[in-house]
Amino acid sequence: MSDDQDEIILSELDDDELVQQMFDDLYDGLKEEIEEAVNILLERKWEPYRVLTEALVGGMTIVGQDFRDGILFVPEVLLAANAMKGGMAILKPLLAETGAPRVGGMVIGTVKGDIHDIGKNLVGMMMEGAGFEVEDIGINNSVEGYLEAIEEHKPEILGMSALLTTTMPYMKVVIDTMVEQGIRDDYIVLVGGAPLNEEFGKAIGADAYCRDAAVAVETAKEFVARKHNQAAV
Ligand code: B12
Repeated sequence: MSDDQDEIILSELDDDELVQQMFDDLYDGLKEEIEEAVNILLERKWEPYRVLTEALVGGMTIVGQDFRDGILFVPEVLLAANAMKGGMAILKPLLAETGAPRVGGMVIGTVKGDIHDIGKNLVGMMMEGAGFEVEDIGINNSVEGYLEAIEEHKPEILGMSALLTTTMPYMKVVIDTMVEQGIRDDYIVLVGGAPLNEEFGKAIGADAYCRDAAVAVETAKEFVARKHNQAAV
């Protein structure tokens, strides 16, 4: 972090400068500054979704690149994630307050061995905004954890997130267990996370892979509508 940080008055920056400053502040893990900047953009009538994608996810992408290249390490990335969560907490109620009618239910969680939760949280927020009732079961979920949650909440959709190449195969363990128990077809299974792709989603027997939260919402709506139509026939 540079020493002149204190001299920057966020509200005096224009939108482009402010977003650039947010990239820097996210990189430096400055939660309060991120929260202030999110509020400024909202006051300037930015849509919450635009703040989320252009400023926060945009900033996190830079953090991700430098983490990959060995420029940033876990402690710094944790601080950045914490700052991101501060911004997301402000946006969450706004994204959820769209007044959309209830479309369906979703249980969502990150798989066993994996503690990444920013993407999952974002999907949960966007799904709530679209009218889904979301039960977030957190990180590091075992097969039993997923099965108990779907048994309890009876959602239309089960969502699994994995950010590591070492944890993504666990999604297949969950789906295979659902098949063994004869409950696979009772649920729409959506999977996501940076290392996944459509081919992987198909190979493990998921209904769909979604590359981001917006696609997750569209896909979920489509599948739920299809399911309800089938039920009506
Ligand atoms: C932040 C971060 C961390 C933070 C996590 C903090 C937190 N609370 O989440 C911390 C520092 C803890 C961390 C730890 C580690 N990390 Co990390 N991390 C990241 C980083 C930089 C960003 C991830 C992120 O939040 N992205 C922003 C969100 C918005 O994007 P997203 O997660 O992809 O989610 C979107 C979509 O994928 C999709 N989606 C996601 N989930 C779901 C679920 C459903 C159902 C659907 C439909 C869609 C969906 O929608 C989301 C929103 O649009 C990535 C880099 C990257 N490029 O992804 C590395 C990365 C994932 N981490 C990596 C590694 C190696 C690790 C560690 C092993 C490092 C270490 N040596 O300890 C540990 C593992 C800890 C563990 N057991 O889980 C590697 C993984 C490499 C690999 N091939 O497996 C990456 C890719 C970095 C890299 N290039 O090296 N990490």
